Amino acid sequence: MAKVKLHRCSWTFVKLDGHPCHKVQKALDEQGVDYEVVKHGFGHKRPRVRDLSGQEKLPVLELQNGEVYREESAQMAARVRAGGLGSP
Ligand SMILES: N[C@@H](CCC(=O)N[C@@H](CS)C(=O)NCC(=O)O)C(=O)O
Repeated sequence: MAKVKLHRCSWTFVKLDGHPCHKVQKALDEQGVDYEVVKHGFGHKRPRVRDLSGQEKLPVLELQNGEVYREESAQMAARVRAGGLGSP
């Protein structure tokens, strides 16, 4: 089965809790979710992200059931921590 994909910005060196992409990646790590990272450039023109999710902000999660999931990163992290990403 395909892994969860975390689409995130390329600023992986920013490990601050307030950073949206890091926030969600940290929650995935804490929960032991098996995922792969797909990096995107930092900026407002992200055609691949738009094609995938209908908007250009990151992070975006692609779940194993095909769901493309984007909300505010705090809500995304909360769903990850609640075990709400579906079956492993
Ligand atoms: N409030 C949003 C902010 C998301 C956000 O700004 N993400 C950054 C990447 S960490 C981004 O996509 N920046 C580029 C942009 O704003 O176009 C959230 O917490 O999800």
